[in-house]
Amino acid sequence: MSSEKRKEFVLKIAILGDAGVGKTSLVNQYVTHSFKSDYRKTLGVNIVRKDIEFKSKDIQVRLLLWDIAGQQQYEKARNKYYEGCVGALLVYDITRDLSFLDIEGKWLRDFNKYANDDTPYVLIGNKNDLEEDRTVKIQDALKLKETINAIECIETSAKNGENVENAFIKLVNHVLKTKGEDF
Ligand code: G3D
Ligand code: MG
Repeated sequence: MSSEKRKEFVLKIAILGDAGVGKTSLVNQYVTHSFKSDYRKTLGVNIVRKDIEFKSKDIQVRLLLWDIAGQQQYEKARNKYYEGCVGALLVYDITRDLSFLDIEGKWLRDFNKYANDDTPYVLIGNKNDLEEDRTVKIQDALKLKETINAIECIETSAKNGENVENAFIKLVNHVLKTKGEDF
């Protein structure tokens, strides 16, 4: 295929959610297919790059994954990180109700304040390997997905990798579609 037809996109994606829900672990699992349980607490923001190639369409996508700190003390600085985002993952922990309530009460409110109105997001219930500790029902997550108009509601495990790639790809495909690409 001729290189002239090649299209390149740089997409800034925000990973949002309370401290401890598994944001850094999800990014790590997606980018390096590994899981470590000894991350230092994210300070401010980590920006991780991931290049994806859609060979059949001759599209190259560079994702800039902004893994934003959930700690309260960074709340003010956090807001500017939303600028220029074309999509977000809103992450809660299926074993922690508060992290689920904070999606609507905190993260989405901030996001809507700073991101463009039509910026898409996927709702992620992480830690689904901890089924025995589950407190957030799938039905409630599906309801929230409808209420907040998320493009998908997906349960993941950053630990065993379940659905992690799927979650990122669903968002990326949606973003590319809104940019006129045929997915
Ligand atoms: P954060 O970036 O949202 O703050 P981290 O969250 O990625 O730092 O993860 C917080 C803790 O949850 C870590 O444990 C991490 O190992 C664990 N964790 C993340 N994702 C999963 C998952 O899918 N399943 C399970 N079982 N645990 C997960 P520690 O003990 O290091 O605090
Ligand atoms: Mg982190």
